[in-house]
Amino acid sequence: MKRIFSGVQPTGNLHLGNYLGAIRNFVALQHDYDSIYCVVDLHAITVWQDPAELAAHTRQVTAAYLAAGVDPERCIIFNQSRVTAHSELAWIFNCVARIGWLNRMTQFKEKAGKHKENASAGLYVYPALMAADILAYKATHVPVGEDQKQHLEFARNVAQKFNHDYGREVFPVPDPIIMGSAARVMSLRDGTKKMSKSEPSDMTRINMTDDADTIANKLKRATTDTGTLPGPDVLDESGELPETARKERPECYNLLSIYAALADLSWREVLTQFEGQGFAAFKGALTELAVEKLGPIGSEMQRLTNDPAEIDRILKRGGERAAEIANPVLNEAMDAVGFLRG
Ligand code: AQP
Repeated sequence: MKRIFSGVQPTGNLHLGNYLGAIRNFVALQHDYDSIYCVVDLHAITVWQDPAELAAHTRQVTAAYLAAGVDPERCIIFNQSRVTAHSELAWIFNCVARIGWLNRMTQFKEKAGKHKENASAGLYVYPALMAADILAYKATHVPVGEDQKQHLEFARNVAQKFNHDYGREVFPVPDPIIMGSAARVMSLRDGTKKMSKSEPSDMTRINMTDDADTIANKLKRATTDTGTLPGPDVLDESGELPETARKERPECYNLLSIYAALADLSWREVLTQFEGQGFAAFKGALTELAVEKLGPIGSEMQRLTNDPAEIDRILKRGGERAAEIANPVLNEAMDAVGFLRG
């Protein structure tokens, strides 16, 4: 059986990067995999979250899954803190993983920034919790954005070391599924930074709930350069965009890759379509497309969040189904470790 586990943190406004890099893929993958989609609230509190906002954002992420087309009957949708197996297995994995592995994690360095001593201990051991999320369900595959590849490698190492140390094949070693051309959507204001929920300026991202006027305004004011749009001759032999080209014009290629992802076009198709045009015309076309694709999802999210009781019911039911899978796996791991459970 092929099973995937993935999650989104309830840390702020969901944006186009979360949609194209994660949630849209969840919808596609649910047909081919036994799918478990989590709202990872335990991960969220590795940086401070206002309690009322955390609850609202947890419902918002759930609404985004549902509005985008994740089917709660076919998949399991739940918030992480409901299933205590995640925290319990994470503790065991804290004792399996090595400090040296954690020290290599680039995301900790990015998120902790210059004030490493003030970061929470949870932020440091975050990868062990992520390993527990995946392995508690014996997931075989994990859809990941470029930025999560290192954490998945960590989870693979944990699975292998656990099995080796305790002499039992308890955990499968999960494989990544890297999706599509928009694996990394960048900020509208700085094409070298990723679009992010926790970035203070709302002008850097398109939120999944932005209305048409807001999307138009943000794209109109998105940073660009003074050139015209390039043609397909910038591509390499395999039709991919060379890193050198992207580095020269990061904002330009970010907007083009967003267009390609939303329209399901290849680099060659999108570059052929807009070759030689100015940014004003292109931004108009991109606005129209973004509104067409995100508009219905945003309205459905609003409708769903107006009925929190229904969302809470889905999360509760999902949590029960998730625990039915995770608890026996946790027991198996505890038994391997030698904990008395009877
Ligand atoms: N800019 C992005 N481009 C493509 N994919 C992205 N993802 C996030 N940003 C982009 C993908 O969304 C999923 C959920 O991410 P997360 O909630 O676990 O946190 P994150 O990766 O740290 O995302 P954010 O939006 O930047 O949140 P904050 O600001 O809280 O750190 C993941 O699959 C991720 O790859």
